[in-house]
Amino acid sequence: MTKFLYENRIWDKVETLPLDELRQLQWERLRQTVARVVERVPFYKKRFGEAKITADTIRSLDDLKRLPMTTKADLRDHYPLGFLAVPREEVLRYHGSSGTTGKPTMVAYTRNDIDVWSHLCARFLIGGGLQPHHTVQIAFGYGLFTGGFGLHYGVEKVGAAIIPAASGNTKRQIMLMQDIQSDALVCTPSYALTIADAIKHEGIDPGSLALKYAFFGGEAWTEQMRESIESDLGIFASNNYGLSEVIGPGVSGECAARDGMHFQEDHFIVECLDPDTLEPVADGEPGELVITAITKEAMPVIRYRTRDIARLYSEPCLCGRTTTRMSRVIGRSDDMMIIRGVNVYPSQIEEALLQIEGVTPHYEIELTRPKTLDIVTVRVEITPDQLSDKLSDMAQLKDVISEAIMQVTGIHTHVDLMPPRSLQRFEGKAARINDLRDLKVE
Ligand code: DLL
Repeated sequence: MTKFLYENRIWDKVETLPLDELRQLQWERLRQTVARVVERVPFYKKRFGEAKITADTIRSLDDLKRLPMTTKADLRDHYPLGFLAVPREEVLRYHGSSGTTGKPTMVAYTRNDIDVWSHLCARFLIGGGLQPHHTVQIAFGYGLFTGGFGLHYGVEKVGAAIIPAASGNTKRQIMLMQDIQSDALVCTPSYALTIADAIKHEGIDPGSLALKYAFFGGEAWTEQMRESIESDLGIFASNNYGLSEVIGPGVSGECAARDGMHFQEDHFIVECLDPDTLEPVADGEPGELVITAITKEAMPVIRYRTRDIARLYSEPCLCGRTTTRMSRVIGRSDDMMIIRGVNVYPSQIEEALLQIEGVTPHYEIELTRPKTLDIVTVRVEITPDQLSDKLSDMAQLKDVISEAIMQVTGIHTHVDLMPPRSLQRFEGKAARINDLRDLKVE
């Protein structure tokens, strides 16, 4: 068995720095960033002043834990540009986070920030198999969302060709794949699922496409979902993670060993904390990722609470990179459903569903509370060969699914079997939970 899925390539020597050098670099950059934000960002000036911390009092990386945290609410309270650390004329670009309601959280980049961003995206693209002779179809939105532009710059940095298809118009995506013979696809995993589903539906042989690599990110997905998309499209799909408040895509990404996403630690410091006590969790234990951007010029954030729950691993990777790796995101603390007192993430339901033959990755979760108890209904499409006139067959399949969900989550769910292609398809980030409970406290 080979150790790597494809050739192991590393873009930048910094990714393999001995750990003592990496930590020294992080410390120096942290001090410089703290000095800058204390001087230039009123929010940090106040918070650091209250905590009596200056750049001079940061004697080691260990002092990071003394620094105040930043939350999404802090960014919202200082909308739109209260966190700007450079004069407006030095800003080259604005993006915004994909908030579902209200105003987006605006973020800014200087010329150097854009250059660093391109470089960081190039790192994970190279790690995930991309080469300069490839053609890449980018099916992320190009707009306030950071996915389209970030990946675009990364591919440009690698020197590969780009089809800036943007998200949506699935028929045209497939046409471009066929006609231009794209080697790689960049989008959310749920849009990849939509495309794979359309390819199957149109009766197109995936073998007639050149597609070999894919770079998915922007939302949580499971290993089972990866297996399903990879086998449908005959590709290697790697995972990459990021968030606009920190930079966008390029915060971490997988290598050819595909054993966790390498954190780009020369630009970000990551902590994994218990979300309630805010104490660090042990290596390999789940916790909330808290990230400090140590090279951002326009809008650096200190100890930003991401709300993303994941695990960190510090043991060395086969690929030669020395950086800390993060697991898949298990869920966002805001996505966590509390069902009759049990904490459940949608990804656990996805994991359970995709273990069952005849069940597709197209599902939705509805939460209701008709009286006092929460009811969870999982609607899932089944494959055409599972559709049966026999009620007993269908009832049996429902029981199997419900039992699988119970095994993974510990909760009972109602299962509705849906015919193929009856549920909503997504072109960007999927919205699979429909919470109809009235959770107002009386
Ligand atoms: O989604 C940045 C991005 C674009 C990353 C394209 C990768 C590829 P936001 O719109 O600010 O930025 O959303 C950030 O998306 O806090 C996570 O909850 C989630 N997320 C991003 N990547 C992953 C991933 C972009 N690979 C929020 N796995 C983050 C799980 C992810 N969740």
